[in-house]
Amino acid sequence: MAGNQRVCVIGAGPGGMSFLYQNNKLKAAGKRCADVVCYEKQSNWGGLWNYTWRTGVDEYGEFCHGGQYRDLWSNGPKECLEYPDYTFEDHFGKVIPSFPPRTVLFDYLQGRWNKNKLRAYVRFNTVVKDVTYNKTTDYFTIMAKDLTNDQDLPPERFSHVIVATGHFSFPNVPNFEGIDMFRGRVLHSHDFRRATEFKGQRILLVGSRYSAEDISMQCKKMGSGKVITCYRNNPMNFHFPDGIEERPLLTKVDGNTIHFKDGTTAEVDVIILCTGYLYHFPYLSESLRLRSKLSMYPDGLYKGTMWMDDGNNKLFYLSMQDQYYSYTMFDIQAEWACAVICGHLKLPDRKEMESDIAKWVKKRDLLKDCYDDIALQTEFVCDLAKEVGCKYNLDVAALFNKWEDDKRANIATYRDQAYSSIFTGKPGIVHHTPWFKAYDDSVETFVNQTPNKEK
Ligand code: NA7
Repeated sequence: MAGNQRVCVIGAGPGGMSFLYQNNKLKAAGKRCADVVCYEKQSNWGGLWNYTWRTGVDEYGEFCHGGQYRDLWSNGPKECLEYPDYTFEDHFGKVIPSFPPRTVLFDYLQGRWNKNKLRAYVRFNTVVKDVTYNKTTDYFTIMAKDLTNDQDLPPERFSHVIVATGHFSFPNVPNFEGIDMFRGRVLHSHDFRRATEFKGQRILLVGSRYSAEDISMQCKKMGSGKVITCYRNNPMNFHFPDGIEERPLLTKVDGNTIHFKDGTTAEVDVIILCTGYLYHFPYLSESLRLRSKLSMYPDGLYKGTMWMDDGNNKLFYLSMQDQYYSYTMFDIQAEWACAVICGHLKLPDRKEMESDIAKWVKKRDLLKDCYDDIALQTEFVCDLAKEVGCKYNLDVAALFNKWEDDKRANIATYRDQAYSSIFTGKPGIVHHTPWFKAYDDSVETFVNQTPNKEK
C-alpha cells in the first residue's frame, strides 16, 4: 500500500481513543503517522464511560455496551490512571480528591480528546459487522453498518486493525438450580443501574471480585436490607460493615430461599450475578478472535497487544488484560501499536516474539495474590514504555499497593483516602464528604469541594 498505512480502529472508548491520540501526536510532530478511521456503534465516545440507562439492547437492537451504574464512583485512585501528559490538574485547574464519580472521570477523558480534536476521526452510530483478513492481498476488509440510516456500508480495505471494544460488555451468566423459579428479581451486574431500586430489600450477590465488592457496598450505602455475597473460589475477606456478610457459593434456589455450600440458608428478594464477563468479538473472523481466558496476560498476544495467530502482525488488541492499570496502560499499548504500524518500531522475528510471550505467560502462571498482579502489570506497562522510549515513569505500583492495604483496613473508608500524583508531585486532598455519605456526584460538587447538602 502506497503512502500511510490505513488503520481501522474499532471502538471509541479509552483504548481506541488512545490510539487516535497517539497517532495524532505523531502527526503533530511531523512524523510518519497512519490514516485512521474509528468506528463507534454508540452515538458518543467513551465506551463504558458513556453512561446509558439502557440494558439488554440499544435503540438499534445492538447489544447494550455500557454496564456502569448511575451512582458509580471510581474504585481505584485516579492517580493510578492519570495521563502523564494530561494530568487531572491540567484538566480541572486544581487538585481534586482521589476517588471521583464516573461523571468526573468522563469529563477528564473528554478534555484530553477534545483538546486534540479527535472527534473528527470517529464515525458514530456505525457498527462493525465483519472483519476478514486476506493473506494474498494482505488487506483487512471491514463491513460496517450505518445504524442511523439502517444501511450496510460498502466494504472498506485497511492495512491494520485495532480491536478496542473492551471486555466488560458481554456478561457471563451461569445457571443455578431453581433460579428459574426464584420469586424475586434476577439480574447480572451489567444491568445494575441504581441501588436505590433495592432499598429495604434482601440481596444475594454471586461473585467475589470488583462488581460484588462494589455493588454490595453501593446497595448498603443506598439503604438496602441485608446483603449476602457468595464466592466460588476465594472469599473477599474484607471487613464489611454490618449488614453485609460473605458465604460460600449457593447450591440451589428454592422459592426465596437460597441454599449455600456450607449448609446454611437465607431468604432474599433479589439475586445479582456479579459473575464477570466474556470476550466477545463476533464481528472478527474466527482466526482473528482472541479466545484466551481473562488473565493478567492473555495468551496469543505479543507484548499483550499484537495478535499472533493470523493477520500478519497487523491486528492489535487494546486493553484486553485483567486490569489494575487502565487508562495509562491502554495509552502505552496504543503508543506501542502505533509505533509498530507506522514503522517507528521494528518487530523481532517470530521465534523471539513467541519466547517473549512464553516468558510473560510463565510469570503470569506464578501469580499468587493482588500484590503479585500489581507487580506484573507494572512490569508490563514499564516494558512497553521502554520499547517506545516513553519519557515518563508510569510505575504507580506503590499507590496500588497502598490502595489494596487501605481496602483491607476498611472497605467502607478506602475512598476517603488521599493519594499524591506522581506526575505533579502534589499531595492529594480529602473529599469534603465521606464516600459512604456522599450522594451528590455532580462534577461541580466534587470539583468545587463545597459541602454536600444531601446527607
Ligand atoms: P470478574 O473480575 O471477572 O469476577 C467475576 C466473579 O464471578 C469471580 O468472583 C468469579 O469467581 C465469579 N464467577 C464467575 N463464574 C461463576 C460461576 N459460574 N459461579 C460462581 N461464580 C462465578 O468480574 P467483575 O464483574 O467483578 O469485574 C469486572 C470489571 O468490572 C472490573 O475490572 C471492574 O472494572 C468492573 P472465581 O473468582 O473465578 O471463582
